[in-house]
Amino acid sequence: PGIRPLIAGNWKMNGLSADIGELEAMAEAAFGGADALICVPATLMTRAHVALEGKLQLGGQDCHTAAAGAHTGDVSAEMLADAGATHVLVGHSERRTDHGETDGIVADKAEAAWRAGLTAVICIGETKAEREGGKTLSVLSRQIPGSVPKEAKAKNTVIAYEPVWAIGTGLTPTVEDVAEAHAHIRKELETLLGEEAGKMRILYGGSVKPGNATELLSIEHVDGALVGGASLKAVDFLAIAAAC
Ligand code: G2H
Repeated sequence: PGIRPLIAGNWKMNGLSADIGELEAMAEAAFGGADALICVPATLMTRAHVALEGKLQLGGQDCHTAAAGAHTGDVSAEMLADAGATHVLVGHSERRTDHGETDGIVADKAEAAWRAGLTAVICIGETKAEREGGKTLSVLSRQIPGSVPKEAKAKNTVIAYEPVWAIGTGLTPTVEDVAEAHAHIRKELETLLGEEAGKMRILYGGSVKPGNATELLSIEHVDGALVGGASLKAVDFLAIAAAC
């Protein structure tokens, strides 16, 4: 049996009370061919949990490595779980860039997610300069063992490949580029995790839209999508999920 796809939305630093209706609209829809997840800002977590009615899963966008303590402004995985989350993104490129998160920090955050019973969505991907320098595969070969703890299991870990240059830019890699990167990720996961790698979801992220979802989701080793801008409106998110 193949891997059941996961369509994950990432609202980033977007969303106010007035946007809860989008989540309600998503909850009214049927997700026949895929699991669906929405990662909302921490401020909306409890309201989103109610609005989604368990029809979509709920995620945070980051967590601290510690469970609690003197870390002003941070949110722990335990807090996200307490607010209804089942997942948390770790190592999104915006966290790596804006907050200096290294592969080691990202791996620690994945372990923090597991400790709280959450599934970690571990994000990896090369920058524009790395892509242009022909370093895409070597960057992935470094990020995977660096960011994915050896104890990762398919039931508590999802990998999201997001070429940084394709994020929010409207640019998407070619089908061949995505196929090559995802096959390489699967191979590196096999080296790291053995058999478990064959069951682990590898999502593609970066300017996924209703218009390109069918093509991207049909690529081998693409087991779903991580969707930013196009997850803010239920109509777009549902169209992407329907492409599975
Ligand atoms: C990549 C993606 C979702 P967008 O960051 O995480 O965002 O779909 O807006 O490129």
